[in-house]
Amino acid sequence: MIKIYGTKMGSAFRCHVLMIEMGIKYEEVKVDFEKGDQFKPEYLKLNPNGKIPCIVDGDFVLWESMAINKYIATKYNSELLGKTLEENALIDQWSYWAILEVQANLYAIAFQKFWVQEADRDEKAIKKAMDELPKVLKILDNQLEGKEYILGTRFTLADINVASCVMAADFAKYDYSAYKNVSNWIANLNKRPSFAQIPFPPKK
Ligand SMILES: N[C@@H](CCC(=O)N[C@@H](CS)C(=O)NCC(=O)O)C(=O)O
Repeated sequence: MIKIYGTKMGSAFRCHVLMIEMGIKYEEVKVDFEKGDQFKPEYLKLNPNGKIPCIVDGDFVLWESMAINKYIATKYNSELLGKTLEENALIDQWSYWAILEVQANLYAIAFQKFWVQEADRDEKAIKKAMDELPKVLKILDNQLEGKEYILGTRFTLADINVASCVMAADFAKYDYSAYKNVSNWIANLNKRPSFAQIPFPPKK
């Protein structure tokens, strides 16, 4: 049985949503940040980054949430993958884009505003992220115009991966309601049993 290290929070959220969506039984292993479990030698052997998520599937170990989701979906030949080479490439495109362009900017804001002491706060980093986000959210909003899902009428892995990045807005207290297509799409995804089972941001 696959083990997911990391509870249903942060970057592990999208892996749990995928497992639930696909109906795969798995084991959730808590990595307790308060106890510093992520930096303990036994965990660093699995993920030298000291971050969650990480999966163990028999002898195989994998970290990076987007790679984990692609592996799981491919291993179980999920309907959530693309039907063609091009659709799969688009799923990758949107997933990598979302983690780099959407999530990274939201995390930068959350980190500077809520985790860094005021004296050490980097206002330039906040401004840079605040300047970037409208551009990238507009790109997503345009993609969703007249569509139910990122690739059109079919719910795919792209929706799980990209939505989980947009939902990091919660940590940053960033309001994206002006992007109507994005907010309607997130509201619809939240009605799915998989997303509904793990309200975002999830509790530890
Ligand atoms: N790019 C990585 C990001 C992983 C990551 O940043 N995980 C955070 C939680 S969202 C973490 O484990 N942080 C622990 C720490 O910084 O001590 C992925 O998507 O898997």
